[in-house]
Amino acid sequence: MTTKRTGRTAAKSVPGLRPHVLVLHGPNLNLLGSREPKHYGLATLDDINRALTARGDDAGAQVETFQHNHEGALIDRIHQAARDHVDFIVINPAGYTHTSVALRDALAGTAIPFVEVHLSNIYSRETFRHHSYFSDLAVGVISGLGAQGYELALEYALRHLQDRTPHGSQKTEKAH
Ligand code: CA2
Repeated sequence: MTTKRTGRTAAKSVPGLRPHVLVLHGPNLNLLGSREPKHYGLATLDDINRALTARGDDAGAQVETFQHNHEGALIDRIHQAARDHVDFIVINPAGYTHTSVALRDALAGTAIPFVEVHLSNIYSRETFRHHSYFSDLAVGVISGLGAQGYELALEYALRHLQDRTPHGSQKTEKAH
C-alpha cells in the first residue's frame, strides 16, 4: 500500500497498465446545455465527456465517464472503480456536494485520489453552497472555470499518473 501526504491509505493501481481515470457527474448535470447557462455554460454533458475521452486517448489513458441522478448509483460506481483499480477520479458531486456524507464516505473508503470540480464558483453563490463534504479529502478543488475545470482536472490527473514510478508510488515533490 502507498500512503498519501494526508496519511490516508491510497488504493493500489495495477502496475504496467495505462492510466485509468473515472469522471463522475452528479445529479442534474445531464441537463447541462439546456438550462441555466448563466451558471453552467452552454456545453452539454456529451460535449464535456467527448472532450475528456478524446484527451485521454491522446495521452494513452483510459478515461471513463458516468453521470447519475441517484446517490446510491454514484456510490456503487465508486466501489466498482476500486475493484477496477481506477487510478484517479474527477468528480462534480453537484447538489450532493453540500449534503452527502454517504458519497464522501465512499470516496474516503476507496481512497482513490480525486479532484473536485464545479462549473460555477460555489463561493460566489448562496451560502448553502459554500460548504462541501468533499473538499478536505480532495487532492484539489476547481470551482468557477466552467467546462474547462474538468479539462484542467484531467490534465492534473494525467501528469500526476505519468509521474508514477513503475511500482505505482509517487516521485517525491520538489520544493519550490
Ligand atoms: O457548479 C457546479 O458544478 C455545481 O456542482 C452544480 C450543482 C450545484 O448544486 C452545485 O452547488 C454547484 C447543480 C447541477 C445542476 O445542473 C444543472 C444544469 C443545467 C440545468 C439545471 C441544472
